[in-house]
Order: sequence, then C-alpha cells, then structure tokens
Amino acid sequence: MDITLYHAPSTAALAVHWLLLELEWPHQVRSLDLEKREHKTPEYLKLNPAGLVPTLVIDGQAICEAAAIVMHLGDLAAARELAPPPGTPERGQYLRWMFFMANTLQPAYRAWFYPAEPAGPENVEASRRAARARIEWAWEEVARHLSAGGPYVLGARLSVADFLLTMLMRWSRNMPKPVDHWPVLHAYAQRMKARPSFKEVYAREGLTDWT
Ligand SMILES: N[C@@H](CCC(=O)N[C@@H](CS)C(=O)NCC(=O)O)C(=O)O
Repeated sequence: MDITLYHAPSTAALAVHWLLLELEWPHQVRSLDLEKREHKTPEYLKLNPAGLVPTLVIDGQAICEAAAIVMHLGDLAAARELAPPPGTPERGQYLRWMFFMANTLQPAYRAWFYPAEPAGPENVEASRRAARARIEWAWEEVARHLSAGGPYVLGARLSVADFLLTMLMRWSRNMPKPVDHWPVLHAYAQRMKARPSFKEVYAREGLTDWT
C-alpha cells in the first residue's frame, strides 16, 4: 500500500500518525503549514473539501475525518485485532465510543478552540462556556465507563478507540479542567503514553507537552 498522511503537528492528525507508527506501516508525511493556509489551497481542497487536517491518501484514494481514517486503518490491519469484527457485540461498543468521540467530544473541542464558529465573534465567551461544559460532561462519562470496565475503552483489549481517545484527552491539557483531574483518566493516559509508538509520534511531531 502506498500511504501519504497530510497533517500538521499537534492536531487531529495525531491519532492517524500515531496509529500508522503503532502498526509500523511505511508511509509518507506531508506537513501543512496552517498559518500559511496550506490546507486551503485548491490542490489540497481537492483531497479534503473542508480544508482540514488530517487527510490520508491510500493507493490514490483520499479519506477525510480523523475517526473514519483510524477506523479504516483498524479494519485494514485486521490481523492486529485493533478493531472488533463487524456484527459482533464488541463492534457495537466500538462504534458507540468512536461515534461518541466524533459526534460529541470532537465538535465540542472544535467550539472550544474555534469559539467564533458556533455563533459568531460576538458570542465567543458563551460558546466557550458551553463547549467547556460539554467536554467536562463527556470526560465524566468516559471516567465512569473506564471505572466500571477498563483498562481500555473496550475492556481488556486495546483498540483503535484508545488512540483517538488519548489524542482527545491531550487536547484538554491547557483547559481549566484537564483530564488529569480524573484519577482514572490520568492512569489511562499514562498507560497509553507509555507505548513506544506514542513516544515516536511525539518525537516526529516535535512535541514535548503533556508527557
Ligand atoms: N472533523 C474533522 C476535524 C478536523 C479539524 O478540525 N482539524 C483542525 C486541526 S485539529 C484543522 O484542520 N484546523 C484548521 C482550520 O480549521 O482551518 C476531522 O476529524 O478530521
């Protein structure tokens, strides 16, 4: 497979980059400078019409949306058993948490980091307040889930969901209530951060925070 990741460091692309390293799949990385708006060029918009990172191109086919990309990689790497097979009860739980992340956590984070988007620049404070409440509620739910089961999202078995979840946890690091506030989330994050592939993605993206 010919794989190219379009990304920018420390963004929603990190989960994809990290999973590629975990799988040890050869790939090329194209870094886009968001400040220079390289993600809004006509060439890039052909791959990702929303003008966002990440995009993964596999054998000429572009796939957008971080959650969709990591799920697709999990399915392609079936032998690694990081994605439960379709139709199994575990798949149902997997889908539930993947969609929770993509539908609840990610949009709330988007509103936190881009607070003018939901209701314009004049409502930035209200948007951030609402986003923060939603994010903290979501982490409360995840903490409850991991306390009842764990140590991973799907229980005993590591899955693609853990890579996406850890990335989303990282995004809370400069928020008023980072995930480390919840002991169960802190312990979970420490476990995920201990993976050699996490250290590798950090090195490749030049990251040093939240270690
Ligand atoms: N739903 C998209 C969201 C991606 C997203 O918001 N990416 C941010 C970086 S974390 C981005 O590209 N921001 C640049 C912009 O909005 O112009 C996904 O999961 O891929």
